[in-house]
Amino acid sequence: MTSDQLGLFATPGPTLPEGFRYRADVITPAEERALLERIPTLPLKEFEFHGFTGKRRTVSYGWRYEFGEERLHKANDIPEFLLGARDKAAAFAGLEPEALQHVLVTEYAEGAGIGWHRDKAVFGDVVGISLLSDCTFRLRRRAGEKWERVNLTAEPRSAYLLSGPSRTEWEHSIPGVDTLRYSITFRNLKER
Ligand SMILES: O=C(O)CCC(=O)C(=O)O
Repeated sequence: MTSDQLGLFATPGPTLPEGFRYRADVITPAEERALLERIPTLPLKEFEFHGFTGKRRTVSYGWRYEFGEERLHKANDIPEFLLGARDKAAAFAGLEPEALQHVLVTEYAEGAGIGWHRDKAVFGDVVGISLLSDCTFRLRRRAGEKWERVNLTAEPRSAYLLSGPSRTEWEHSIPGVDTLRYSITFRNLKER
């Protein structure tokens, strides 16, 4: 993706939040196809938050964040078929693959999105790989009475990194997607 496609430098626009990185084509079309053959067979469950279910479905590996209890639980091991994507995500982010101990696979049916949030503080960096279709990835941060905002398109097979201020000061969200999208987000854990 060029800076023009990001819409960042037209008449001078915002720059990417510090600690945020984006790269297109982090995985190949063949790798994407292989992931998409396996992911729909995973035990994806409607995301539940304090008794409300969302339109997206998720499954966690390595660790699972229990929103009701606000803590992590050990989850099933990361399936072998996700380890190649984890290697790519780690290389992109400059991390050791083994450091990315938590994996969340998310399915966004048409119209499903995710509201404004910062990831839970038990997690450190977040590396997300997008599959199958585009989404608008939105970031915002309070700037006095206003919000500072940056939007970009996360393309299939791309990766983004949330670290530093983009992780701790900025919120992110994805508006309802036009067509089925999957993401694989990898997280390391903060020292406990
Ligand atoms: O689907 C994505 O890329 C974003 C996922 C996300 O924001 C989250 O799981 O907290």
